[in-house]
Amino acid sequence: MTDLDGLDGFTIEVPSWAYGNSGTRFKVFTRPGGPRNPYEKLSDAAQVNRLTGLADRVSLHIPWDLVDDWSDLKAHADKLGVRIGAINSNVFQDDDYRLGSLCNPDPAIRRKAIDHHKQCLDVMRQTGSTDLKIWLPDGLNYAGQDSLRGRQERLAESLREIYDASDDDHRILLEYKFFEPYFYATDIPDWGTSLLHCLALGERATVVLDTGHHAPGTNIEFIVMQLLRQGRLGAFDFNSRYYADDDLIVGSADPFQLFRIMSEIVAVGAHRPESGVNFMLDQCHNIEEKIPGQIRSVLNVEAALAKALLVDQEAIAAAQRAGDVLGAHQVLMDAFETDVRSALADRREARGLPRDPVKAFQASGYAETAAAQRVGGTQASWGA
Ligand code: LRH
Ligand code: MN
Repeated sequence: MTDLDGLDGFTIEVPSWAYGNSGTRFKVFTRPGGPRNPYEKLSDAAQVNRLTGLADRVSLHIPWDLVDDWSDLKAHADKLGVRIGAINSNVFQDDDYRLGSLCNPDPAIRRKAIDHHKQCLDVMRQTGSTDLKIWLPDGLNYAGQDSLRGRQERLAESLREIYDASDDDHRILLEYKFFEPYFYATDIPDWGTSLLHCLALGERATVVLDTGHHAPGTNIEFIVMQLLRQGRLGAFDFNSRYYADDDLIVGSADPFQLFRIMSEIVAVGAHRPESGVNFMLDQCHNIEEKIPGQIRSVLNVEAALAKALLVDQEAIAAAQRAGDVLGAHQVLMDAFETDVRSALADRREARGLPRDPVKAFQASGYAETAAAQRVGGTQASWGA
């Protein structure tokens, strides 16, 4: 029995869109061997699980990952040793949604957006997915452009219809974001607004916390603690950022923040599979290799969790009770500053996995084979 046994059963869901081309409004860079369809995205994602044993689920995005035969794609996933995870709706790439989707003043547009979510529920029934993840771009650019209250009423009504159309084993994961693509107001800007809508909907509605969706300086681990207290933390979209929704490798910009978040998780055992918290990545690898980038990401989350598992809970509780400010802080810092890399490499080796998964991937020749085989067709690109 070691402290790292708490890692047993911990898994991370990777996003299909991280394997396709992505970029900024300035440039989307392409590279040889990029996936051209959901089958090739799943094959690439499965490399992360093969080499880390941590990522046995892949989130899909609709319509980016639409296929003719879902049972065939599911069979492909099974063969690769992965499962199709959360299904993401997409109401952020259609001219009709210029003034909003579920919040749009026009009932016909709201109808279209609601029907898209019902289509996603049907996809879930065919893929065996249980999580419908909803992120809405909906917002305003100018004060007075629309009624802030009116949009909330429409949102509540639209979400109610989607929730009531979902099955008893389905969860609604409602994501918030403080700005972008609109700049004056966002209809689900913060955890409180998402939580209020989830509480109004019912038990199966929970909040998604995307680590890139907060105003600079936000204490994200406080939000994690509060959502866990409410039993409404459904999932994370992990990534890193310096300024806005940069979608960089989780833990690359602020590993201490990731550790603090995982410490709030470990404090209540929410890292355990039975907690129902879906630990997902939501990233874009604009300039770096995508599969090594994903491997690096899941290892960063695992390392942050391993350090959080090393926090001496009794010592920190005693110091906190005693008002020992520096003592309590030191207990946390001792865990954070513990180098867990060789212990995690030993743990991988003991499970028949490579000590250094990134090196193992680069030595596997998978990328070269993909570049040689994937000739012709159109590479999958963020947005297409
Ligand atoms: C929105 C978001 C959302 C996804 C998209 C790929 O910024 O975080 O989770 O739909 O990225
Ligand atoms: Mn997200």
